Amino acid sequence: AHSTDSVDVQLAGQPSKAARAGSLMAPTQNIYARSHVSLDGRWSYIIDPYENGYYDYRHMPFDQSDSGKGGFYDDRKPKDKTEWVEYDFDHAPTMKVPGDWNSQAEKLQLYEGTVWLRQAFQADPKPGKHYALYFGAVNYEAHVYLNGKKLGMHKGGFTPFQFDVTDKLAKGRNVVVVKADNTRHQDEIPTVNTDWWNYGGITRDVLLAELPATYIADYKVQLAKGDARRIEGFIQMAGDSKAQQVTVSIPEAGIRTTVRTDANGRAALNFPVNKLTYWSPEQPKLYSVELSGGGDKVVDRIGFRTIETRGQDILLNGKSVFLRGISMHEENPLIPGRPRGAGDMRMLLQWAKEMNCNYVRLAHYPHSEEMIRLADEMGLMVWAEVPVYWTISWTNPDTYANANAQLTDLVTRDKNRASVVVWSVGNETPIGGPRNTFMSNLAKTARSLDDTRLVAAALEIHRKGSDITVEDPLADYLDLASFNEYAGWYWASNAEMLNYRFDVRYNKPVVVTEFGAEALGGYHADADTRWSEEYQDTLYRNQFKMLSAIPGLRGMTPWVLVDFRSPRRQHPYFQDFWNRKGLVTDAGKKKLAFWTMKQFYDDVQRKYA
Ligand code: GCB
Repeated sequence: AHSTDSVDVQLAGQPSKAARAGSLMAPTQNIYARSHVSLDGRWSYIIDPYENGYYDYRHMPFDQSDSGKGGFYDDRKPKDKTEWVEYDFDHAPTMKVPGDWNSQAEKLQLYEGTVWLRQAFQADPKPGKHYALYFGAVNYEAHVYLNGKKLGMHKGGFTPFQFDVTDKLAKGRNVVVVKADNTRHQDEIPTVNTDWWNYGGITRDVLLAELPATYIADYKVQLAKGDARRIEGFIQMAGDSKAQQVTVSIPEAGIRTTVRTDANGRAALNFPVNKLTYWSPEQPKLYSVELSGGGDKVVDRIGFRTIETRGQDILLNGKSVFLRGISMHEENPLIPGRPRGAGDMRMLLQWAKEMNCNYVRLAHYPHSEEMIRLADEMGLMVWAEVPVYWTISWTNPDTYANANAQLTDLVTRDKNRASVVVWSVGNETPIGGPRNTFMSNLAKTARSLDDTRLVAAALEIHRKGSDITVEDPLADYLDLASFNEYAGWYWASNAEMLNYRFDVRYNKPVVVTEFGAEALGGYHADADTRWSEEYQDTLYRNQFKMLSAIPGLRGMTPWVLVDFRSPRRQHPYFQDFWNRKGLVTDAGKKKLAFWTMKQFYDDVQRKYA
């Protein structure tokens, strides 16, 4: 009976069945608020460049053989001294989960390929309960095994996935083994070429959640599109008896309403609200929202706000705002590597707050759910993006299905977060027929899943003489005229850049998604000397002059908050595998341009007050 649950939830706007083979099921909304044990900690690992633990010597996958046995997921030990076994998790090194592998062992710093990770845990499954094994993210392809049996496979390095393990958990000791493979491929999302480190491994939390026989699988509780006086959304029940009476209450706002889910477990939400304190960066008010029904109860913290455009204005709760933003990667430069917890993420967002930002562009892939929840709490609007970056295989239908699934998973996960104001369907993709179709279809997906937020992409610019224009057929599907431009760095220099002018002809808010310059922290010279803090600082000042001349300018997210690691950045002295466009160094020190940026935002804030 349990196996059909996931199918029902898929019908409710989830990725295709094919993308969720095995016992994969749609991730439970707000899993952290459910009864769970964390499987984070130190996991044993085996580096397997030849995928010895996956294929036999004829290169046939063990897990597709008749017995399904023979792979490292068996976690075998010799029965006695006569038996042959050539691997041993118990004597293998360990690494921290969550955590990328590159920054945890020198051997793994530049490694791309397969690593096996194993964790043992105790369980005491109770009859009548559902159990779900949840992964916040594994980069990139994950094959997951529980007690020697395959649960399934998932692709995509930045979105959560979950298995139904209700009938598979043992009482007592259980062993979970993950084959994580971060090999890059042309037809995947992202593709082979990116300007960021391909951190491999189990980079986010692993949880074992216990859910009641009938449970709240998903919900959306948000203000209706452009209507500050009505809440719209849905409830999705799953499990044994899906037709239920469900109550939604927001005690602090005096709201309590009851709906009945249909045979598929679905009910629409649509009710009026009167007095709410709206979420904003100045006052990031979150309400405790309680949903209960069918013997289940879940509590979330949700903010309510409207976001819309009118002509060239961006209206937050009906009031014109300027997006005082910064682009950022999900990377802690100090460890270095992917953040290993909320503290690391708070550090990054706090730097943005110190710069007087009210907005962050979480480039170029879905950041952790925790990051978005912190943005909700700290009062930062968010641009959330999928890794449709540069030269994707535009004509491959599987590649499209993958991008569409990653976008769907992102919207599904973060749709209740007030901070998220923009869904971005990609970055700097080259104009062309198949690409236009691919990306406009993604924009339609984003809108069909969630019509309450803006849909955008980071477009490219064109230069004709000293005129810079943005002309992209994709813009017709987007709410913002948003683009990257590298005046003063990749073209022109500080001395020349002020000769250029922007001509943005769309009657949409202009949001500059990137500009920037590299500077090695502590390297001081004059404003014409590349790599110096002075060069970067002057470039920022010049940018402010250039961009302020655009009538519809309503925001920017310069590139980038912090220096980040990238294999493309080869200069042995200035870069050494770091992209130095950060306003903060890899040691956490603020560069000159950090303060110049803050000054600019202080001035803008006064104008929009
Ligand atoms: C870009 C990309 C970003 C790069 C940046 C750079 O346009 O969107 O991912 O890191 O330029 O530093 O070149």
